[in-house]
Amino acid sequence: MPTDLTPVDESLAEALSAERERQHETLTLIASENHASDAVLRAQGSVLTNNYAEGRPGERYYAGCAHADEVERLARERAKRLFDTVHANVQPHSGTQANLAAYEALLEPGDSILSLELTSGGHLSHGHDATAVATHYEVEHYHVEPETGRLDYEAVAERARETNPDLLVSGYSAYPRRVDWERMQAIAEGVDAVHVADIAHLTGLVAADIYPSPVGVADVVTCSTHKTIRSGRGGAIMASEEYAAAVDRAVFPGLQGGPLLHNVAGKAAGFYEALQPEFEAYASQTVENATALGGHLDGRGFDLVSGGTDVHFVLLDFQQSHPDLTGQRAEAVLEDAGIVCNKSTVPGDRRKSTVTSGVRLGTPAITTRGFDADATRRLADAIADVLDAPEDDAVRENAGEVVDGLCDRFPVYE
Ligand code: DSN
Repeated sequence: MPTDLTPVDESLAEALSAERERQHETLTLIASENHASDAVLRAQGSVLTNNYAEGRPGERYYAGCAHADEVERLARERAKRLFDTVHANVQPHSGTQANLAAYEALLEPGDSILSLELTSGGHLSHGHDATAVATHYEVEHYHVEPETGRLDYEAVAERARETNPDLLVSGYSAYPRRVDWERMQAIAEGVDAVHVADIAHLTGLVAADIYPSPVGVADVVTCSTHKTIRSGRGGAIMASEEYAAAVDRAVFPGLQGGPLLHNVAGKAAGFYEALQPEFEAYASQTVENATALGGHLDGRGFDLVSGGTDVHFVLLDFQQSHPDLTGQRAEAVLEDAGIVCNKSTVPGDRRKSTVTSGVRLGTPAITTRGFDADATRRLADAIADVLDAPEDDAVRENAGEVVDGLCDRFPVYE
């Protein structure tokens, strides 16, 4: 099978090759990105992109699905082992699709959702005004405490009593601390709401057992499969027996047509890797690197939302320490030095979401490259140098040299 596109499509081959080079020559600190293994890339680039397989293994609407069935069964069984769940659906095309399917399974149109607001660390698909979630459901939000950057569970419970939601969402995109899933479940039960925990960011940490699991606590757990768990691209849903059939119906035919079986194969490949003993070491190192990154940046005078991290990223808040610096500018100058991250709103942010007062710096991808805490601290110094002098070209150039050295020492794909 040809793997090099050059003879058939030079323009596309060039773009892909340039992207491969960009990934090698820069350091990805986007907390939701990672570098998939060769096995995952092969599975995703396989002949399964040709298949249609609406339905579920053994119950398809098309002939010719015997091998597709086997692939989906492998992904599903591996997900069940990883997350210790009775039921997993591995068909959602993304984490957002998984959340929409959870709402579709558990709610009627017009029902109400209570979720963490975006600037506090929530996700668009938890009901931001600009999304279809807000068109179909009544959405209210809770917030983190502006002073601590942490959830105050009493305040969340109070907000739940005030708003009386049908569904409570926990699990977040930019919340660097542990979530007390039991407490969130008790808050949901206290107002007769169902509870969806979205572990899109935490999937790998939960699978490796280094972060508490909401599976078996929340009614439905949604996740994405390509972030900390480094599997094929997409989403998955774990549900109790009670909600399994409703979740399956919501995914197909409720929201999706045929599953993207090549991605399901990528999920199976990545889940297999996550079941190996080495994966726990990878996940622990990812968190250790985030802790080292945060500790070092704190020492260099940067404020971290919540004062630190329990997960795979830190959130820098410039509001006090660097009041003239925006997240937008920080993202741009860091990229100039070969450090790729994303701007992020932070608690109490007065700037718009396209500008922001912070950045989110994640360690899953650099840890896949082999970074340890020392290398991460070296990178932290380069980041601090650039952000302390964002308009200084010479500083940026020096930081770029540090990045080049680290990229060569820790290659992505040999
Ligand atoms: N875009 C992902 C993130 O960066 O958190 C979530 O969809």
